[in-house]
Amino acid sequence: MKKSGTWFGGVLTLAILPFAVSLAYADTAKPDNHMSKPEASYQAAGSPMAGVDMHQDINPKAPPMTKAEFDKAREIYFERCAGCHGVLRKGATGKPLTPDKTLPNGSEYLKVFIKYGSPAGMPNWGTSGILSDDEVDLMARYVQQTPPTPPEYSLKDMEATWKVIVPVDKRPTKKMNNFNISNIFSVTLRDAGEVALIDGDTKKIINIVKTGYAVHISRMSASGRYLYVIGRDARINLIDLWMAMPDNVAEIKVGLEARSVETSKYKGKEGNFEDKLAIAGTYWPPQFVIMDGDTLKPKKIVSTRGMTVDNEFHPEPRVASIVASHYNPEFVVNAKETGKIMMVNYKDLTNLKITTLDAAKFLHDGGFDSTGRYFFVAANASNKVAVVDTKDDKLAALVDVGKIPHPGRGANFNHPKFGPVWATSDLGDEGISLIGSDPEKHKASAWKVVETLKGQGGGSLFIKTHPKSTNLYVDTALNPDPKISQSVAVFDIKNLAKGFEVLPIADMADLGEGAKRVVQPEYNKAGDEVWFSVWNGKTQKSAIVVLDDKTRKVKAVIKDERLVTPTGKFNVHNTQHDIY
Ligand code: DHE
Repeated sequence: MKKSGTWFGGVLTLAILPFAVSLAYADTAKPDNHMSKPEASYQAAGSPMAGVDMHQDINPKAPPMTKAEFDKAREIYFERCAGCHGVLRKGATGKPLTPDKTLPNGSEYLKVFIKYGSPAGMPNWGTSGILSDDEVDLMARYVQQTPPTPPEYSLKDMEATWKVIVPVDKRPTKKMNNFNISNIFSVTLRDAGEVALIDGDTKKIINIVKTGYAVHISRMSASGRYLYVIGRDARINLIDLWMAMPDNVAEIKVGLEARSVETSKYKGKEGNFEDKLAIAGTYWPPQFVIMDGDTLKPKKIVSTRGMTVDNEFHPEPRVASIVASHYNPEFVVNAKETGKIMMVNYKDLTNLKITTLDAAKFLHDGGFDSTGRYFFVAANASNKVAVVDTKDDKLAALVDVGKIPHPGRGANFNHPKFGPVWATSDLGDEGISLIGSDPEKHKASAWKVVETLKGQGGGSLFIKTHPKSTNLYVDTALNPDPKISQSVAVFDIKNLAKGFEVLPIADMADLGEGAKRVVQPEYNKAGDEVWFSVWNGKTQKSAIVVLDDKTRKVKAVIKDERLVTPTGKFNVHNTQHDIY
């Protein structure tokens, strides 16, 4: 068992995650304002800042710590605790752990809390065996010290890391390969610090590209030529799919920790911004940066520090999802802790205009409706979905849904009775909320949960369908029951009342031992195949299972020793055009 170490080793990888999740998930009966246990464990993933040196401020009232003890505790804090309690310990989905709160409690109280956890979502770090008694004691003393502040990250800092590997004038002027690039999948190899580019037609790996640490997402440029990949360590890689062998052409590090990247997609009477700009949001520092689309040259940083929707100051509002508007030259930037959605107009970066919408706290992931006008974003620990009208720059609605919605991009389809809906599944319960998404022709259903389907169970992360399909797939990757986490539920959209069929995806891959979580359905370009990752431990075998969408039978199993911990898969065409 891992006690401490580098961030990479310390991430809640599959060795620890199932353990923490299953231990904790048993206790889900709690008041609604508390996090579910899978959510607590999910958010308690490691931060790349564990390895960053920070100043130790001596507080005479706090129990003494040597510099070595402080550094070890700080590393553990960033690996285990910062995801919920915040970098500055001011609280996020977890409670604040600042000295004004922790000093009056004292070491003995804190030790019990850290060792045994709490019904409100605090994992039992001691009794689960993840932290030893000495480490529990260390952490109890650490949280009484003044929180150290990680360094800021300026434009100059970014520029110092910026590399243009192939200058624009040395790049191809037309596609130089025979790949059907619009059907390539960029597959996150989470614990390898790489993405696999897989040919969707032949199912063969085209290239394995080195990227940042524990890659999070891939996004496409408007033209479908450039692929952007962001690592949790805030490194962005720009991959040119026109090259004879698609590979990195530029890279930059935009902060210390990040999750989101997007590119400008507007083309209309205000100009053509396709492929012109890119944006990345960071967890630390709390800010976003706008860059040149084809080189990643950083141009403008905007801080997200400020007031929450409850009018309280928050020092570290992390940037969660970012999408590009199709209606205006704008990026839609979601700040997690403040619950504010910023419509950032990128037309004039000197005289930057930002329209700020008050939504709800804990904004996380989301996607567009089928018309591309309305953006649905989960405010996960608030149990709400915010609907943004990207044409009029207004909050259209805040919809109450199930417990801890986690849609990924969500799923759009035509409900037989209520017309177009956008759907999300939940981390915290088995519900799948279908929200009416057509205020023109189905006004009575718009922005209402018109139906709640019952899936296999909680711990769902992603839901997916395709305009050409009548299947709705729901994963349950973080459910504590391996039968459920290793399979998916599939509904027939034309007959939702029939309930779901269970597809044992992990069994189809035949991998041997391991957690084998089945995660993130993703369609091919034609919408007739759906791909699932079977996500195993770093030293175990993983795979991608491809189903024929019509028959729901296996079409291919992609196995390769280079496929280390595959998680997210991003089909070029579907990502480029926001099809889900
Ligand atoms: Fe994600 C999207 C944050 C853990 C796989 N994840 C997102 C987005 C955010 C986010 C903000 C939206 C980006 C956007 O659209 O611009 N994820 C976080 C976390 O903070 C969290 C909870 C903990 C952490 O330490 O990172 C977390 N995420 C995970 C995982 O453990 C997953 C399952 C596996 C992995 O690869 O790390 C995971 N997240 C994904 C995927 C997407 C994603 C596959 C994109 C889905 C899509 O279809 O677009």
